[in-house]
Amino acid sequence: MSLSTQQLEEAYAEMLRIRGFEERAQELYAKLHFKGSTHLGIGQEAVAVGARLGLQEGDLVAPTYRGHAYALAWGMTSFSLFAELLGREAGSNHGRGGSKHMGSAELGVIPGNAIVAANLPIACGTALRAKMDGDDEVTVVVFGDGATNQAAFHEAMNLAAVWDLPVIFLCENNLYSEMTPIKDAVKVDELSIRASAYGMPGVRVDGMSVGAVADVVSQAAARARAGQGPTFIEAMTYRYCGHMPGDMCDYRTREEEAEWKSRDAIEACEALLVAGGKTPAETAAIRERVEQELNAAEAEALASPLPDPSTISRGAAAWMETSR
Ligand SMILES: Cc1ncc(C[n+]2csc(CCOP(=O)(O)OP(=O)(O)O)c2C)c(N)n1
Ligand SMILES: [Mg+2]
Repeated sequence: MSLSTQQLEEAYAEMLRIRGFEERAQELYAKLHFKGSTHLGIGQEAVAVGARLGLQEGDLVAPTYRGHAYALAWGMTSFSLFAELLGREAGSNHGRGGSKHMGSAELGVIPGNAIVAANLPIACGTALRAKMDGDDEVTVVVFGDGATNQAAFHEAMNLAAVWDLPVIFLCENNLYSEMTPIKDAVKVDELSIRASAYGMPGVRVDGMSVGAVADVVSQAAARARAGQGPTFIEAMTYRYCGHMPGDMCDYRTREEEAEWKSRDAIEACEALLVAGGKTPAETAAIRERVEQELNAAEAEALASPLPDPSTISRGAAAWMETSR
């Protein structure tokens, strides 16, 4: 699937939107505008945007706690995410979910999950629903390299294979599980070969190339829609930032970071646009448009109200309502 100029331009704007959102989230956190934590994927944008491009309207995504990119790529607005981050009533989940649990039933974003690999069985569930109802819908579930050592990963991979479920297992291999290098935690060189143990195709892709990711995801989706079952995709990527705020990244070298940044997905996409005839002034105008959108969304979210305390149990289980 080679991307059209329009798709490339949209991908460029979307990756800029995601990175700009996360840079602002980092700053809002540092300035104590919200508490808890936030897990950013600065540098990993091409995986989310490529995945969205390879899928159709109506396909579901089940992200991890590092899920801002997927929420935005699936069409959730930057305002609804800023407001959610800041715990505001206007947030995507009325300020109850925060950074790690953003979701939208309408747009097919299953709220993020902070339990490593817990989203994989959930994705098997949504895929089973689609299969039983004869729907065309595919679920893509996202997880990290570290998640591939969790029991839930193996159970979900096996079940999805045995039942030919329309699910895509998308592993963001950013080389680290928190501070642990994946090479110290897994004996095989490529995680994608693990797929063969379950009887499903496994493919490794350059996660810094939005087109390459779109390509493998669209092939996996076609396979899933044809009733041929799941695919495991290992997207090689890198988070430029720490695992979470306060992580000084002293478990990796500055040289390694520079090496990955030299292959930045946004810069690569911009180079493709320029090679295809866009002028630097035109790409600058796209950047400016996204900046302005993000600035306005952030300011509006900061000015929007917190939830009314009397609505504290909204969205909570019924038993909590009654036992209050
Ligand atoms: C079941 C479980 N065990 C441990 C943790 C603590 N924890 C949070 S993130 C993380 C690292 C996961 O690494 P990886 O799967 O590679 O994803 P990444 O954070 O790199 O995106 C761990 C161990 C957790 N949240 N859930
Ligand atoms: Mg990782």
